[in-house]
Amino acid sequence: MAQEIAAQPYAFAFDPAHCALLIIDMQRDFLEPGGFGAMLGNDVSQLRRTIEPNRRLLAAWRAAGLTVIHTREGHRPDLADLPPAKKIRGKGETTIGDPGPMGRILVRGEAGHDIIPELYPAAGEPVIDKPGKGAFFATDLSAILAHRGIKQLVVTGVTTEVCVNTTVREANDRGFDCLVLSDCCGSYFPEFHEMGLKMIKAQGGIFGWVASSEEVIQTLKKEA
Ligand code: C5J
Repeated sequence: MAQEIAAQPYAFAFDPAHCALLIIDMQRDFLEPGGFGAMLGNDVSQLRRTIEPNRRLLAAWRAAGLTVIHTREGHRPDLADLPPAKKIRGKGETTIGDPGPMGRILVRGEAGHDIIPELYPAAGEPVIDKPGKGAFFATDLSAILAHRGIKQLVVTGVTTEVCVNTTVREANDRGFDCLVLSDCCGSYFPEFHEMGLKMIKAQGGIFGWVASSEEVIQTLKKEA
């Protein structure tokens, strides 16, 4: 049975049995003060404010017994899946695959690539390792969602304007309804966060809906 969640641009018809929580790239290298993002001079507090709302949402989602999927951006240790253009983009001194503060940067198996302990995946929750910004590109996400009969996604994570936006656009083109939670997404640049959310809900919800996590948590409590 669908339940209405107060959202913008209009109420989201939440169908828990066919909805997955998709948590994008809550990785140590992006969020922790000693990580790669911080090393580049980014203000990680802009991302860290999303940890507590995500933690509360995840607890409620797990308590309701619904599907949770996590993603991590990163590459094979041999970097065979790293496009040369991505390796050199930005002309940084330290780039993907180089030694960083928490192991090799955005390389699978390294400490910085892993998900922060506060939101660590539980046994049985799929973790999608993605080489791109979007979670559908070169991954098995589509197959996993299809096998579980998922038609809707509640999307959280970082960063709002890059991997969250790219994934929501990919999902929208594949026919999924996406509800993006404003307090559970973040960007190093607050103005990009704001605009990233506006772009999703503009023009009657051109890519999806936006709500706060509290709206979802209250709906899950009503379901219980
Ligand atoms: C993500 C990035 N996860 N900003 N990556 O958004 O490069």
